[in-house]
Amino acid sequence: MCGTCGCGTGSGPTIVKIEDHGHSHEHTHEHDHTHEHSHSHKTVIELEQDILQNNNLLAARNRGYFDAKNIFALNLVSSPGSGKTSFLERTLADLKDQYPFYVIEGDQQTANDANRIHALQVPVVQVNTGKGCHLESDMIYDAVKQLAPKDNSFLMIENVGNLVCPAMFDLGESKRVVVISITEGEDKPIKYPDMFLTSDVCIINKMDLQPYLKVDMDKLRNYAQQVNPKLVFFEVSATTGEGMKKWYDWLIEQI
Ligand SMILES: Nc1nc2c(ncn2[C@@H]2O[C@H](COP(=O)(O)OP(=O)(O)OP(=O)(O)O)[C@@H](O)[C@H]2O)c(=O)[nH]1
Ligand SMILES: [Mg+2]
Repeated sequence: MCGTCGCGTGSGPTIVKIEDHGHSHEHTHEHDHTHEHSHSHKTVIELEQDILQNNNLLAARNRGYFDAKNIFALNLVSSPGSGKTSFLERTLADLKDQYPFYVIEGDQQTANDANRIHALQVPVVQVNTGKGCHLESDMIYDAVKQLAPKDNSFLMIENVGNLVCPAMFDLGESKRVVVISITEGEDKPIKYPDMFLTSDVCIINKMDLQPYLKVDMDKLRNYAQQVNPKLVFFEVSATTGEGMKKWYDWLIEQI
């Protein structure tokens, strides 16, 4: 058990580079989780601090590597099904011919998302976290080694669909992007504030469904701003492509 959020990254993630002709390289990274466990609160808090501290150390190393190579790394977070992969697919389809992109996909199981990205001929690595509910900086470190991204490129990291735990884990990203779809309800930013507090950008997705849902957009935005006044918003539909141009302008400005 990872101890910080109660999820089990203890058995180690599976990291697979998606390639043609079945030449997938599988690496299982074992964490050192053979600590003595006592059940006092003190031990739990110490373990929690330990995990976060180790994560932060390697995140800082990742960040140094990205800075040195001028790689702009994004950490895409959201609840399951908000449309992270769809949003990525649309972005890659529209920009991959002009800019080099690399993708790391995080999910508990399956290579479904990595296969969707691979179909666009963008280099991708799938990280399966098993019982783990978030990506950690050592997984990014290992995945980046396999991807070997070029200088002056974009690295898009899609985190495990979970609106809570990924907020605690710095991956060394340049910016964090939270995706919320309008089907989730206006109050999600105040119910799950950490994710919105730690993000730089808020993508409001599935705007094509607004005629059916009549979501109060002011309310949604106000709740998010209440948590984090610095959030930059983009209202988009990954399905129709509406609103994507403004997002591309922002993204290209970053590199
Ligand atoms: N109508 C509509 N549907 C969308 C949009 N974006 C995504 N979807 C649908 O929402 C569902 C989930 O999309 P995904 O892109 O797989 O979501 P995800 O956030 O990557 O999901 P996980 O990786 O499992 O967390 C799919 O059925 C998509 O077709 C959108 O802008 N409009
Ligand atoms: Mg996905």
